[in-house]
Amino acid sequence: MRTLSIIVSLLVTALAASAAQAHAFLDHASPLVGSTVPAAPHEVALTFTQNLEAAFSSVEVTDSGGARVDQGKAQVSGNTMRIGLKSLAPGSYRVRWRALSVDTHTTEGSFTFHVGGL
Ligand SMILES: [Cu+2]
Repeated sequence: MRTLSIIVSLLVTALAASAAQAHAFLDHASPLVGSTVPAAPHEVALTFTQNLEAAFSSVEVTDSGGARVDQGKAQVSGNTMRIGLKSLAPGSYRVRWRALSVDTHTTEGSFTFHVGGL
């Protein structure tokens, strides 16, 4: 009985650990997080550590004045979410994302990138 309870508690610990790792975190982005790109990108692509639920995942891109510069609707495929951009003038842009992963956990975050070779 004691052995069984030890095994059960080890299993619970293992499950908790794998659930924590299963959240959809941003693995990498294009343009790269914090980067300066010489030419205006046509889209932002975000790759996550886990597959996303398309209906509950979103991303928006704003300029330094807070105006939306994305094309509106993000496309989700597997662990990737992408959104088209209007033509961007040189400047700083913020990407805000929200992701619901297939394990039903929500994560969100934001980062900036810069356009222009100044
Ligand atoms: Cu999770």
